[in-house]
Amino acid sequence: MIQRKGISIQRQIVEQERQFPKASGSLTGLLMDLTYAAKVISREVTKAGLVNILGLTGSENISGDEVKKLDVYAHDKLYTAMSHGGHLCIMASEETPDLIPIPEQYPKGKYVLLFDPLDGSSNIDANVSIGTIFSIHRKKSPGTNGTLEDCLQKGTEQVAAGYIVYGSSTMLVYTTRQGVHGFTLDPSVGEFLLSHEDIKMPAKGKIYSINEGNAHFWDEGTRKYVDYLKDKDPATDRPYSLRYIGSLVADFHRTLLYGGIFLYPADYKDPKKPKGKLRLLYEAAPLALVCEQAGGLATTGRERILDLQPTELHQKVPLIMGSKEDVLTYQKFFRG
Ligand code: AHM
Ligand code: MG
Repeated sequence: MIQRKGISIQRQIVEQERQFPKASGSLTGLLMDLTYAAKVISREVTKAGLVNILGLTGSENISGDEVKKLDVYAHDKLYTAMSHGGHLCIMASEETPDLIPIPEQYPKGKYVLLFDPLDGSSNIDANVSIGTIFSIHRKKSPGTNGTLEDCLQKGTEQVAAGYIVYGSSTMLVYTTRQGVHGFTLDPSVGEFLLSHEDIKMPAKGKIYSINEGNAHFWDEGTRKYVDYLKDKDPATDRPYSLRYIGSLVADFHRTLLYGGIFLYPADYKDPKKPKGKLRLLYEAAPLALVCEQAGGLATTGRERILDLQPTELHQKVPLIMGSKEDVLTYQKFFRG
């Protein structure tokens, strides 16, 4: 039996691609470009406090949040690393309102990249874990340049997805629909090394993760479910513990490894227009694919996240994901 722990991400990706003899190597190239960008962003995140790069730029991103300098930096690094490789035909990022075409002078490829360059930006100044999320689709439209249609594909169509968490160490977790694998950046060799092979989410956990300050704006089912989790019943591990970082990638990463449930339900401030906060294309869908590949579930409460047909680039959705049993119990409360 070959000891796989410790192998480089490059080897893992190449070996996975070899299982498909007709593969062109383009997805491998794309993922390698991504890992390069991840290393550069990781370096910058780590030294952020030292180089006075923190602080507001004064502008806002498309969803109305304040943009910090490090978000812009991460966006720029991803754009630069991904635009010239010849693997992509179009990109979209949380930090830009419109599609990001591949510059004229570079060859176009068959893949589409959607990303949140630096998620959890409200945590940057406090040195709390933040992350990058990515989603990869295959081009659907005719012609060489990608279009909006190529970006608005269902989560079920994703070829690959994953995230990088910049925490006490930097980890890259991804799936190409052949399980979920986690790699930890070894700064001494500058490479991501396999640390978590074929991750499986526990079928049930003991932790819930939600911004409880919003309780007044939740639907009744979510309120009752959270009350249920806080009730005492040792047979079902209740009461659950609450852990909420406020960085989606970090909250999801913990849920993936320890089990439990993450919830960002719709906000019913205006009961006629319930609103989710997290973005479908580059937050919910990629994490939902990782979650399902690890044996978990991801839903809006009503529908499976991966089955949602996107209608806009920056569409927001309710997102509830985690251990299978926990999400199924949530759905019972939500549906009443
Ligand atoms: P952003 O940092 O890309 O704007 O992402 C939104 C963040 C998520 O990381 C996190 O899950 C959520 O917003 C936290 O929201 P809240 O502060 O409302 O709890
Ligand atoms: Mg985000």
